[in-house]
Amino acid sequence: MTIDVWTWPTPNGHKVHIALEELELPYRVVPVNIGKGEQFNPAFLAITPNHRIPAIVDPEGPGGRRVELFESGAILIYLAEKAGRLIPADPVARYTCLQWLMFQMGGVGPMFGQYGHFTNYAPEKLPYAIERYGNEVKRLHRVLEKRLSESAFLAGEDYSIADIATFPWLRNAEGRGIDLADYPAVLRWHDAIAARPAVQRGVTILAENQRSGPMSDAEREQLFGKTQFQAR
Ligand SMILES: N[C@@H](CCC(=O)N[C@@H](CS)C(=O)NCC(=O)O)C(=O)O
Repeated sequence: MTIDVWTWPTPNGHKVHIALEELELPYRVVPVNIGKGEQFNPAFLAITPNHRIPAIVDPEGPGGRRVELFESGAILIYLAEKAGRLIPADPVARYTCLQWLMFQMGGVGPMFGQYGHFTNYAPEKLPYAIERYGNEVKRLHRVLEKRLSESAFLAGEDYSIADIATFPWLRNAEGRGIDLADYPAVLRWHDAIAARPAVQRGVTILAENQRSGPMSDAEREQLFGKTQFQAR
């Protein structure tokens, strides 16, 4: 049975594309153009009350029951457990994996995202916000450097969903003013993951829609304007 992936080519979307490619699970891409406001379409809101990609629908989940899921971290756990790979079976190693997955979900993703917002999209340059999130981006890189100087991958010796969650946010580090050469263990880890064929396939999903250049007023309205706060 095919898993429907409601998605768009952003770091949170890429996590799920990469996991599906790594796990060789059959899937179908349902594009949700977030710059055009498709995240507010009723069919998507019926799956996720949070109107953010990614979300999945697996018609054949545990016990043959249908599963609808949003939040990329929950989706990664679900897919890894479904396939029985990319999450350690050993209970202690499993918690370490979940710990680094949560570190990405609660730290790397939101903090890098806010830094990107205040440096690229905010209508005013607010030095306090740029400095606060910029410092946090650098601190999180130092945490990753410490971990990866002691361990091949985030969860331990094996590649896991914790790496898959984090890698898409470390691609294009230069866009955040970060030179990965300053974080040699992170660079070693990044290059090993970037070389994986499944990762290379995952990041090409919907790549023709990847946004670049200045954001149009219409896109800005969908992503940061009143529309955002009318759906919920
Ligand atoms: N914590 C969520 C974050 C999802 C998220 O922020 N998705 C963004 C794209 S990366 C989105 O759909 N934005 C559309 C919007 O803000 O309306 C996850 O990890 O799934």
